[in-house]
Amino acid sequence: MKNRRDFLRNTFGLGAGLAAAPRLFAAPTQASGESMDMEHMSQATQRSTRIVSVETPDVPQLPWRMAGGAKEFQLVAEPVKQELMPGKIVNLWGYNGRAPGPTIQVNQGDRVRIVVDNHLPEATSMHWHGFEVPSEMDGAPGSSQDAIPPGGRFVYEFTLHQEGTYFYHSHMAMQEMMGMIGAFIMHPKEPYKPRADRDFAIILQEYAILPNITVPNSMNMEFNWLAFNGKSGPANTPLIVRHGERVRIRLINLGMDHHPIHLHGHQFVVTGTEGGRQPESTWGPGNTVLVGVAQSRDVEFVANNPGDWMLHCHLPHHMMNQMSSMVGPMSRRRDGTPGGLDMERGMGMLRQGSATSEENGPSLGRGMGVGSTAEQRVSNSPLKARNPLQHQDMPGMQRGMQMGEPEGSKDANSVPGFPQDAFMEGSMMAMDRMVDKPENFGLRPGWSGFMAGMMTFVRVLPPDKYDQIMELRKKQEGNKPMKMDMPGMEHKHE
Ligand SMILES: [Cu+2]
Repeated sequence: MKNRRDFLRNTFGLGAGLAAAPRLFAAPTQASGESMDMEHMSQATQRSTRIVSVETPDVPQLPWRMAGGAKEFQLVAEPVKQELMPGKIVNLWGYNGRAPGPTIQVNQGDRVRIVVDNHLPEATSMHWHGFEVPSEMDGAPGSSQDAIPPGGRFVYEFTLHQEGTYFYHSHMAMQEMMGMIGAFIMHPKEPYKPRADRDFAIILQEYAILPNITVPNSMNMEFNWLAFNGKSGPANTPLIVRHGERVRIRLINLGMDHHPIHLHGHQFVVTGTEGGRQPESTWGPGNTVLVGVAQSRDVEFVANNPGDWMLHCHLPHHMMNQMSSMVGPMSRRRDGTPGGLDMERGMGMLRQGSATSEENGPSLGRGMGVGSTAEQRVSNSPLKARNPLQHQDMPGMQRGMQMGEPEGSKDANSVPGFPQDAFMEGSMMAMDRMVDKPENFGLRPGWSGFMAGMMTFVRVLPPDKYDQIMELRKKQEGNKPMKMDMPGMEHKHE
């Protein structure tokens, strides 16, 4: 980009996208198959009259059917197993088999009915965050309705006059921390100007899942698993865009932490909040947007810089997986270091005192595991020149884990502070093949060793590479049964 004028033209949308949107949101109709027909329409017509469907990488769309004059959706609140990354399967609570739950997309003005069934072992309630609906449909347990008992059902129905990036979530605080949220996109009657060629949504979540347990500790404030759409890097699916397209990314946060989300290689403008579209007069350039708890932020930019660009939370602890404080230095320090509390107390099962007491507070959740105590010094395990796991016959190797030489200097173990990360992020931890998928095709070998936590790519691709990945995606989808071919499903993958 040569100058500020170019910047304004590109970012504020006076520049045009190079390609027609690959997926269309069939705004005025609901017949399934409609979106296929529309793909044959001329690009010009598409661009002027159609709004692109929102893609939620790694999260399915929730299908609907017309019933009694409303778009009817079904959500089941239930315990789910979610694979954060290969081999890391955790027990969360979510909707329709996953956390976050499926994405709902409707049009401004729609009459919507959502049937919520509670398959949890306790009561729940569904809140429609930011919706201007009658109070008895607000989902606030106790005040606007009775909580939905286990095995119970509540039918929500309302007409939506708003537009923007909204979400649904359980209104039980601890259930929120177990994953119970989903995106709810309201497409505007009149397409936003400038029109986006690609539209993505990402839900930000964090969990404290201590070693040797699969259930988040919703009391713990030290989060060690950070996820975009229920996947931690490098397991999440990159956002694939064509060079020159105008891109919108909708970021949604409902957890215990705020997340400064940073995009490499581009400047963007914030065009919307959890309250809908912002007036253009408020847009100013940036590359990091703080998405606070209970907020959503829409950012838009023209993907004018080809490359594989990181999109990530910039809190350092949120760029890690299985983050356990001090485990690195603990395990390598020559003089030994306190091992932390034992497993039981580390998980917050207190025997005495409160969680925030002087004795317990600093150590909660930080234990090294079975057998370690706060009194015991932990011995060192010097960095080996060659990793013992480097055997081709290990199951991980067969699944594509690449254990290379550790990248430390010869005297690394004598340097105070080394290593800062328990796992030493780097090519040693690469697992390219383990997370292989069309969207990762062509990334630099070893890329996955540097992706963790709330981290993914926006891949701005020249047309030939873009087409190649779309071709691979099509092939892959041809090889497995369609997951989402239910009636009323208006979003089709290419
Ligand atoms: Cu963060």
